[in-house]
Amino acid sequence: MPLDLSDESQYDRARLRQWARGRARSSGVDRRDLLKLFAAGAAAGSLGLGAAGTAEASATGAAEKGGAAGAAAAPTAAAPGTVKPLPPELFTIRGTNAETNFAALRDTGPLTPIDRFFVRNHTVTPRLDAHDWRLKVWGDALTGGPVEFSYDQLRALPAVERTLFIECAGNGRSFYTTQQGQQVTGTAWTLGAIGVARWRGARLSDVLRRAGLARGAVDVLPRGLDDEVVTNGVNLGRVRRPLPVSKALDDVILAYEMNGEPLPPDHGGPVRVVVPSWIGISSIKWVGDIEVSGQPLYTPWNTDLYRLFGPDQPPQGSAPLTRQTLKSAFELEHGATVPAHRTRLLTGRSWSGAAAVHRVEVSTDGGVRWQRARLHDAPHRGGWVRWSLPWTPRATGPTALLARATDTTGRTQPATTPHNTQGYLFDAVVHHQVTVV
Ligand SMILES: Nc1nc2c(c(=O)[nH]1)N[C@H]1C(S)=C(S)[C@@H](COP(=O)(O)O)O[C@H]1N2
Ligand SMILES: [Mo]
Repeated sequence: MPLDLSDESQYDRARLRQWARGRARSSGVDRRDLLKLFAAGAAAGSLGLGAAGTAEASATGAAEKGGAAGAAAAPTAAAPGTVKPLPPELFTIRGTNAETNFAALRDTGPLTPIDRFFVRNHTVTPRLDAHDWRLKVWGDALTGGPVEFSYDQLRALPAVERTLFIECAGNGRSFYTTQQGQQVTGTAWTLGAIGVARWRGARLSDVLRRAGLARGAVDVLPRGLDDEVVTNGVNLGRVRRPLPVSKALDDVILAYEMNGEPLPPDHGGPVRVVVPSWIGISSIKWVGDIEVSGQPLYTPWNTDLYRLFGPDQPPQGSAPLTRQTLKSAFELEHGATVPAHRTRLLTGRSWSGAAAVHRVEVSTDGGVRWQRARLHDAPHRGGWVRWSLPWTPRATGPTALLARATDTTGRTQPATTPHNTQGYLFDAVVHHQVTVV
């Protein structure tokens, strides 16, 4: 049966059919547990993955409220086990994760400097030596047996360089609650779970072709070398999430450099996957092996997690999330105090997973009047544009600053985002509260 694997919904339906016939494999998680993962979706989740928030857990979120079971099973302290320092001017700590403070980007260029790039770790940053590192490519959809690549072999392949964002699927999640009054589980990110870097690496397609990709390949499953993830007593194994072979062959990079430096430990060094425009979980850090399968693969990260769950979704959730959405952020502290009658330059950034952002409008009066902001970067897909607008506040008191982006598909950020229980893909215009004094 010909199947257009670039069509995500078709792809997912085919996967589910194969799963039902027992043909899909569960990749390291007991099949009964995975069936529970499927059943879990709309409710809290029988394994409590959504509630415990393995993917987006935070000390302030449901993980803490999970009670004895959650606490007993927690393999690591809810504090970031990063290598780089996380000073409070640059980051807000959220459990094992560190959110970039947008205000700290104000004087930076188009790239997020490594010292302020957000970190999303399920456990802790492993320290790996590039010289011992190997990438093992294996699976039933290779024409031969497993193939290994050393770091030097990977670097000897033709290199590509691209400026791309990596953004967590839960970026902006806290606004479901603070702006829309809705309950969601997971890390309460504001807008700083995104960074843009210049990634240099080998094409995943080159690696797969060299390894001998068979015609029947369906899924490609990169897996991290960081610790296994244990939540509520269930060992989910190492972080891994399948990519359809169509995406794997299209534009995915095995990156060994970030902003011209060897990939730092916290961002997946020595080698990570970078999946342009897709949600952050796709971009597996510390990649150690890649399974190439002739059957659809399921892991917790494309079943109970990273789908939309809610009343408007099927019980097993939406199709697995892929492309990021549209957002804008001011380079200003939340709740900032600004002096009246003095002109200041409001600055910020906007980005979209679907296409280049080519228009940004800003309102300084809570959304009544809008003005076009000046763009400082050439719009390009997979990255962001910096923008600015001078503002001379007149009236004192609280007000809200709003920024609203439009991308070249014609999509504009909406006023609200439809609710989903795990708070993914927030794209509504954020009301950035400030006080004029
Ligand atoms: N091996 C591994 N890969 C991973 C993760 C992880 O915990 N382990 N976190 C994922 C998630 S949820 C996100 S949003 C991005 C974050 O990348 P960064 O920490 O470099 O910003 O990495 C992804 N890749
Ligand atoms: Mo993420």
